[in-house]
Amino acid sequence: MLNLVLFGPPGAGKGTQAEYLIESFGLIHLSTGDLLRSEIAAQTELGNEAKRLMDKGELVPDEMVIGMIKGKLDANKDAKGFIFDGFPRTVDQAKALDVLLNENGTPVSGMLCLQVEKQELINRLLSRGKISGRSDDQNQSIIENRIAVYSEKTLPLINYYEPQGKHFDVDGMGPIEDIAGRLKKVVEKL
Ligand code: B4P
Repeated sequence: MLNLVLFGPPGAGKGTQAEYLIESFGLIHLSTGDLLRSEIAAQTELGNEAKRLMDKGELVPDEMVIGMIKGKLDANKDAKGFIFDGFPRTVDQAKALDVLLNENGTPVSGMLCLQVEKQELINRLLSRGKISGRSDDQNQSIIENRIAVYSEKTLPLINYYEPQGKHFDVDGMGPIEDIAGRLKKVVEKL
């Protein structure tokens, strides 16, 4: 089984590149951002609580996203593997993912870290905000808070995967197809 963690700051291109990886490797895409936005659209209790935090650029509680991922893993027991997009985002989420995957004897294969300059991240998210209607993409100070939360709470995950030999940096600047080619080369070696 191939289990990929697609990692990087907000706007690094995780959602975009996940589409190429699905096509190349036939994996199931699990984006916690997309799952949370479905809950918001359905106006569930979980969705309403998530919206309050996401609109400020803060992370939602670990238990919330871990529960959603567990449900999806249980529902896809025959999968060839998964792309985890935007998850894990904290060290506690990474530990919980290891426990969930180890129950099936299928560890994380690699963590692919997209590297993009800060001004490029802000430009990408502001342009998406103009067309997507995503409230967390509309305002530069919320975007900057998301990037700050990433540096404080999510970036330390590199120190979790690096000693396991699972951390791979990939240049996330430039044309989308070129980045997809770089990612594919790394995944083929896993
Ligand atoms: P996400 O939905 O994961 O949003 P994101 O980090 O902003 O990245 P996204 O995947 O959408 O953007 P992408 O890089 O693909 O999370 C939203 C919120 O949900 C979080 O802030 C948090 O509150 C909450 N959340 C989600 N998961 C959580 C978790 N595990 N724990 C706690 N809270 C959680 O792309 C951005 C844009 O760039 C796109 O418009 C794309 O078209 C463009 N783009 C991509 N590649 C490009 C390139 N090479 N050149 C030019 N543009 C490019």
